[in-house]
Amino acid sequence: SREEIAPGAVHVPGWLGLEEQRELVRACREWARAGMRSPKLPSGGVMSVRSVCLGWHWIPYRYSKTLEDGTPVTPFPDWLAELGRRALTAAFQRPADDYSPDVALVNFYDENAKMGMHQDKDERSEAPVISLSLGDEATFRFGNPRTRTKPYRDLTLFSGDLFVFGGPARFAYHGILRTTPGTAPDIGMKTGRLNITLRTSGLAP
Ligand code: MD3
Ligand code: FE
Repeated sequence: SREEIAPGAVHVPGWLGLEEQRELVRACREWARAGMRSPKLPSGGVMSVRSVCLGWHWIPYRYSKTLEDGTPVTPFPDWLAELGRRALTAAFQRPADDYSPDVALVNFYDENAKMGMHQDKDERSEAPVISLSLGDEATFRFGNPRTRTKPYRDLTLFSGDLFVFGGPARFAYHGILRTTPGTAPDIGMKTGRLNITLRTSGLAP
């Protein structure tokens, strides 16, 4: 099933099968091997999620400094771009051969982590953002492009769900209110939630 939550915002519950979810968890573990960062907030605090990015290594970027042990960030792999094209086709029901995401952000949520309402404006591209959820379910707030406040809609994101944010939804405010420990299927992570977002930087060399 697919549901258009707002123009350009499409939710495809359970898009990833269990085996694909397990493969993505394995990949995230590999990408995070040298550690994840707690990104800084504009206020000076640190975010409660831990993150690792793929790509962005060609330019100074707040998520792409090398990890604690000096390991450089992983380049964005071709197979992830291919997964992104399949995801876009499923969500928008049209071919997506021209979609070429080149960066990704992986966020890990422990049971206390959340993400405040924000817009994604680091990219210099209007291309859609693809979100894949793994592990514990989360309460996601999808807002509007004008204010952090109402109108918004709260939705539960389950392990395996696909969400695509394109067109007028691309610059909507959004956040994660909470996750629910103990709700993950058996995909190889004990606890917590992973979210992978595929993006087009618009800044690749
Ligand atoms: C709506 N991640 O990494 S995914 C982020 O679950 C981020 O980790 C959340 O917000 C997470 O920036 C939410 C859903 C999402 C991702 C990107 C979007 C919604 C979006 C970009 C534009 C509009
Ligand atoms: Fe975001």
